Amino acid sequence: MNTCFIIPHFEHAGLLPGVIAGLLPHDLPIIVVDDGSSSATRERLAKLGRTNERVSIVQRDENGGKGAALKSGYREAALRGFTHALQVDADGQHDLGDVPRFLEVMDENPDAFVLGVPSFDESVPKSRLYGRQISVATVWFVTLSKTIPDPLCGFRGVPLAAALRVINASNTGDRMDFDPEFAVRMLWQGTPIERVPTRVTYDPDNHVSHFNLVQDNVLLTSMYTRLTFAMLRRLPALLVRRAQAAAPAAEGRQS
Ligand SMILES: Nc1nc2c(ncn2[C@@H]2O[C@H](COP(=O)(O)OP(=O)(O)OP(=O)(O)O)[C@@H](O)[C@H]2O)c(=O)[nH]1
Ligand SMILES: [Mg+2]
Repeated sequence: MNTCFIIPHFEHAGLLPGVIAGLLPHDLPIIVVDDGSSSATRERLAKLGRTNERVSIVQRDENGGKGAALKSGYREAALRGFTHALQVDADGQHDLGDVPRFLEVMDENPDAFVLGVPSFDESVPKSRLYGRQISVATVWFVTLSKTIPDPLCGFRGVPLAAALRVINASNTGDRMDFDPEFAVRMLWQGTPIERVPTRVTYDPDNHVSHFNLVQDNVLLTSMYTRLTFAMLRRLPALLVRRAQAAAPAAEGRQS
């Protein structure tokens, strides 16, 4: 197993150094995919790359969205010979104290996609919480299961070969719609899912969000509509898989 960190980044240069400082003690390579930030930000990133030999910057010329940045990151990491990536947001919202737990679960389950299951404190904006509940319910519906407890959390351990199969086989979204769609498609393709509970914070003094409530919610809604139609097409296969998963449990109860 050869693991790196991937950080999708867009105009979070004030918060990114803190995230990098939190990851460096794990002594793993850190790939920052900058998604077409301004030239001033690029200079700050380039300096971070020059001063930390563990950090490399993949520069996208134009802004394409978080999903576009992650797809570039997964491809680049696989090209560099990594088998797994632990994905962390650049805005400092993820609790890096949980990195060892993620790495442990990834190590014990090398085939699995390891999803962060976020818990929030009262700092979370209500609008984001409600939107999240709709996302969760839709994903449970399209997967006919509760295997993905939260599809939006960007703190996740990614097995890269399985990830490349998903992004090469389907036209996944390029923006904030990517993380949830990718999680559903990983499950649909049969990648095992593991979960790690983790705290996510919205520091009111430092939180810089690029989530656009209108534009990104429209994107999410249209992505969930596409997934619903795709789910209906694969309904027979999903029902068979559900029955197969239930059968051993029922046999175990009988014997
Ligand atoms: N929004 C956005 N984020 C990008 C883009 N490219 C990369 N990112 C990164 O994607 C991650 C998530 O972005 P955030 O703006 O925090 O979005 P979010 O976490 O869904 O929204 P909040 O819950 O409000 O923080 C961060 O690491 C960004 O730097 C882009 O084009 N747009
Ligand atoms: Mg964020």
